[in-house]
Amino acid sequence: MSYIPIFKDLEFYSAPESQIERYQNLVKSYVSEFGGKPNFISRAPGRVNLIGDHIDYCYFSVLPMAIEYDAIEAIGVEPTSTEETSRHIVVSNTNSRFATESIELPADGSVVTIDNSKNLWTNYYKCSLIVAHKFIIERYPHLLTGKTLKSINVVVDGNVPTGGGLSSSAALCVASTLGILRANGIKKVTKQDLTRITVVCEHYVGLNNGGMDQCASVCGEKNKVLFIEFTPKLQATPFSIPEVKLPFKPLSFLITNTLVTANKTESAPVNYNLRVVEVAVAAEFLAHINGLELTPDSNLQTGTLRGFMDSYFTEKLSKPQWDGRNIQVGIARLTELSNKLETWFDASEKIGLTTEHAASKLGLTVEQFTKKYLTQFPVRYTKLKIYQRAKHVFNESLRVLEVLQLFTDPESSQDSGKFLSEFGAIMNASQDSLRDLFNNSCDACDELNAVARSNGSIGSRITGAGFGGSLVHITTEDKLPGLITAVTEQYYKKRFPQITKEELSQAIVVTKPAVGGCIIDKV
Ligand code: NG1
Ligand code: MG
Repeated sequence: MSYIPIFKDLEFYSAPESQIERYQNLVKSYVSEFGGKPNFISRAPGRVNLIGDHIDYCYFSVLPMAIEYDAIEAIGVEPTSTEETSRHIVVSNTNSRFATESIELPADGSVVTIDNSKNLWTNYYKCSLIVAHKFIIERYPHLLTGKTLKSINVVVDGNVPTGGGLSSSAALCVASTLGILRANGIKKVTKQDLTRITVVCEHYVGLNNGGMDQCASVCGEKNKVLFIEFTPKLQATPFSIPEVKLPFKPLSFLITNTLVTANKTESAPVNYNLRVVEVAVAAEFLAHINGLELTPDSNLQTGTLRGFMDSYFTEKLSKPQWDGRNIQVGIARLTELSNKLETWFDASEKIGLTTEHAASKLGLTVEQFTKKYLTQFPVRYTKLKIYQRAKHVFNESLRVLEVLQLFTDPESSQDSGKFLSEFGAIMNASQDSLRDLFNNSCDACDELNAVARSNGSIGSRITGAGFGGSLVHITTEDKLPGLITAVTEQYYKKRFPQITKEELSQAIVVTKPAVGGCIIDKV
């Protein structure tokens, strides 16, 4: 069982030199806002997904890494007194774009509620309040003095670019949840618990997300990518990236934000949440025509494509899930499923299914179908493109295993040329699949991708939800400056002639795999 690290102070945490001033400024902001000093700092990073997009909510494994950009929070606990009339969480932000809010905790001990008609940054903080509060009620009820959580003051400073697929939201939710737990007297929290409870945070702002972001933010490790599995249980296994040898220069990761933001929660009914419905319907469809019954997942309340795969192939995989043999078996199974899709769908089903058609195919009435799939998170569509979505999910899951195989193959460190070209080809194939089968690319994504691919990127793909957002590119250190110049001149300056230096530096991010969430005790 591994616990969230608690560092005695900044020195023990070994914060990068460049970050020290940021921490000092955070504490200064706290002092000027609330008078006294904060009790501790909680922090959690954003993440970039190297490969495996839109498969986490199907319970297929993904390969992200935590990044060096994070949310840091200075937290001070108010003494509880007999005179107090109500308890408040005051959340402020060093960035004046994000207004301070004083959140009143319901006196009856119930969790706070969120008004999602208002698009406030503090809604994400409230998600953390809800999950942390529920966790304390369930596990540590004796810590709730005066029925509810303690009053705390918080100053947040985030440097994960927002709205760009780097999970500034997960960074905020994980750092906040961790901070609230500690402020309420929980001295030790396991990575598993923190992941499990934060995975559902954003469900409270209306997003039916999978668990990749929070797990990566909690479990990140320096210079390692994380192989995250969702079944039979949620776990993250760190893997090293093979060293690139001369004559090639070391591998670099570049992330570029298209600066096209799909407001995820507002457009969810036609993009993110709709995809979640489509893959769930695809899983039932495949189970139905194969005479299988899927056990609904308790979180999602539907079957999953991974659940379908595991019941279609009766021989169980040996453990651990990621050992060499299992990678081979996984690749063979996913290849078979992807090929079988061609015969499991007829020509009209390949185009898409109306609600009536999908319901009858699953042996449900339209009412039953609507209740099961279309009510919890409302969606809008004319046809469900379940063939395309399932094809992407199987192929993308296969690509995750192929990358893992490359990372674990000793030959990869021997023949860097082969390693780089194979890795790049897999990344590019992922992009093509996201664009053509999952339809979550956009003109800007395609344009930026094309510029990168013809200017030194070895492989480029959308990372995260897409529909805008960011691209992740792999390249080598010698090609990085040219790649950055090319995207600056041929994408950013062309599309956004008024773009400032500051905006550019937010949009173009070079990062390494970094450590996950932690507490810094003395400030
Ligand atoms: P982003 O776009 O980075 O927030 C979203 C989901 C992930 C995953 C990816 C697609 C949220 C909070 N996270 O990531 O769980 O499904 O899309 O792979 O929405
Ligand atoms: Mg997000």
